[in-house]
Order: sequence, then structure tokens, then C-alpha cells
Amino acid sequence: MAFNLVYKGPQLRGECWQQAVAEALPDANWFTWPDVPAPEDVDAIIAWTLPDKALKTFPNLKAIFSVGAGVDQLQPDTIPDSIKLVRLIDPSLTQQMQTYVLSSVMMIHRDHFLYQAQKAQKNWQQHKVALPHECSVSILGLGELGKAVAEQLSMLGFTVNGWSRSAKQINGISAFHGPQGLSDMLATTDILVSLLPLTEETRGMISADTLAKLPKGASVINAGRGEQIIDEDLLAALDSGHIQYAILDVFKDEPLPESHPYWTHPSVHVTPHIASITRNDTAGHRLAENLLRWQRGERMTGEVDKTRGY
Ligand code: NDP
Ligand code: OXD
Repeated sequence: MAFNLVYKGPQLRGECWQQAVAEALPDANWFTWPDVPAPEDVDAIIAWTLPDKALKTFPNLKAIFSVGAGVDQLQPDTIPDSIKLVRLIDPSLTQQMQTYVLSSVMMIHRDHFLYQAQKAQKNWQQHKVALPHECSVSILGLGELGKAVAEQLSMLGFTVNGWSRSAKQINGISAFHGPQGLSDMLATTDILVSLLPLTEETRGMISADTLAKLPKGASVINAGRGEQIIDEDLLAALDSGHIQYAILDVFKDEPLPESHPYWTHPSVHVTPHIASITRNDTAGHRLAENLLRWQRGERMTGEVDKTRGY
């Protein structure tokens, strides 16, 4: 089967990926949206978000490839059963997420917020240093990214917990699942990290109720999706001192609006959705490998269960 592929996204990435696909599948036809001469012949779209009315414009679409690890922006529940939805799984995404979470955990664990504030006052004051095993890091989501992050932190000596929908056994990690599992895990957490996908179940789950189950002085890192946190609840918990610090990479509205209190809050560190960025040089090869699997009739890496939403 000679695939007809439509790419929607930045030009440089398109050129890199077109080349990677051409090397693996010389017969594939690559079009860059909106320049698509025969929309009825299109087999697959490669995009972050779909063009308007894509399902009508491309009536014979068989697959949609997200250019990122997440698919919430493609609204999985609106995509018909006949169309495969595929997310990006790439070791380069996993490695970036490991370094993002590790650096964020270290920022909290080694008191960099505190020393930054002391520096502003030229205050030379030493504080007790906790050892890694005295710091309990809990990861929400033990998928491609969460599991790798948990394993790395565990290797460095942190006490690591993880929470997922299904029960898991991971060496060196205390794994929890279900609502009671979440409550039990939160009660022993110093640093809570979200690496969950955004679904109807995870939207708003980091609420006042969830935060109240954390011990006083715990911190929050969010590299999942902004809508998992109820911002007002997190800000109230920070202001009351129940939550000590928040390191946030993802937001309900991106770019984060200038007027948002996160920008100026002394206990909040903001990064602009850079925890793990799709790479032009590696991800095109993952796409090409998946197209080859599809051509051979095999299951592709990262096929999404659209009813589950991830
Ligand atoms: P996966 O699909 O591999 O893993 C998702 C994990 O979340 C699984 O362990 C799953 O449980 C768990 N989960 C999902 N829903 C629930 C629920 N309702 N209750 C408990 N656990 C749940 O995803 P990835 O690890 O690849 O990516 C996770 C997310 O990270 C992405 O969806 C995206 O939003 C975000 N991301 C952010 C980036 C950034 O730069 N900030 C970059 C890349 C991704 P189970 O294993 O039981 O199915
Ligand atoms: C992704 C992201 O899902 O960038 O890849 O958040």
C-alpha cells in the first residue's frame, strides 16, 4: 500500500520527517497541509491539531498521528472507530521528561527556592540537607514517561511511589491504584508529580480535596496537562502554606496569560511547556517505523484506546 500522508505543522519538522519517511517507504506520498490535491485519497494525517472539518475533508482517513505524546488536543472521543489514533512514543521524549522531573525534584529537595529567596536578601544561612531516601516522590501516571521517571528517581535513592489506573509491579517503586490507593499514596508524599494524560477522569483531579490529603509542606510538579490542576485550589493551598512549592510546565491556557498569578507567585516556578519537546531528528524515524508496522498489518506503537482517552 502506497500511503498518502498529510502533514500539518512547522516547515522544518515537515522536511525532516518527509525525508525519514521517504527513506523507509519510498512509495509514500507526502503532502503539506493545506496543499492537498486529492483529499479523498488521503490515508493519514500527522498533526498536533486537526485542520477544521478534517473528518469531512478527508473522507477516507484511516489514521491520525499525533506529533506529541498526548492526544487530548485531538479529542479522541470524536474520532470514529474506523480511524486509528496514534500517539508519539520516542526515547528522546522519555529522556527529556526524566531530566525535567529530576531537575524539578532537585530544585525542591535541595532548597533552591529557599536559597534564591535568601540571595535576594544577601542572607548566608545554611539549612539541614535531607538525604534522597528521606524524600518521598509520588508519580501520578506510570506509563511510558511516568515509569521511566520513577525508575530514575528510585535509582538515585529517592523513596518513589506511583499511581496508575491498573495495578503494577515495578522494581523499587511502591505502586498504588484506584481511589483508596491514591489517598494512601498522597498521605506519605513530599513531592507529587503529575505525568497523567488529560481525560475526563483526570481533569481537575488535583483539587483542594486532593491537596488536603498531602502532608503540610508537600510540593507539586505538573508536566502532564494544565487542566488536571484546579488553579484556584493550588494557589489557595500555596498561600495557606499547606503546599510549599509548585513547579508547573503545563497550563489550562497556553501561553500562560500575563495576568495569571502563577507568574508572580514566589513559590511557583513556571516553564513554558518544555518538559519534553518532540524532536525533528528522532521522531520522524518513529513515524516511519510505525508506517512500516501498519503496512505489515501489525499493531503500531502508541495506538490509543479512544474510549479510555489515552
Ligand atoms: P501513557 O499513556 O503511557 O501513560 C499514562 C499513565 O497514566 C498510565 O500509567 C495510566 O494508567 C495512567 N492513567 C491514565 N488515566 C488514569 C486514571 N484515571 N487514574 C489513574 N491512572 C491513570 O502516557 P505517557 O506517559 O506517554 O504521557 C503522559 C502524559 O504526559 C501525556 O498524555 C501528556 O499529557 C504529558 N506530556 C507532557 C509533555 C510536556 O512537555 N509537558 C510532553 C509529553 C507528554 P495505566 O498504566 O493503568 O493505563
Ligand atoms: C506532548 C506534549 O504531548 O508536548 O508531547 O505535551
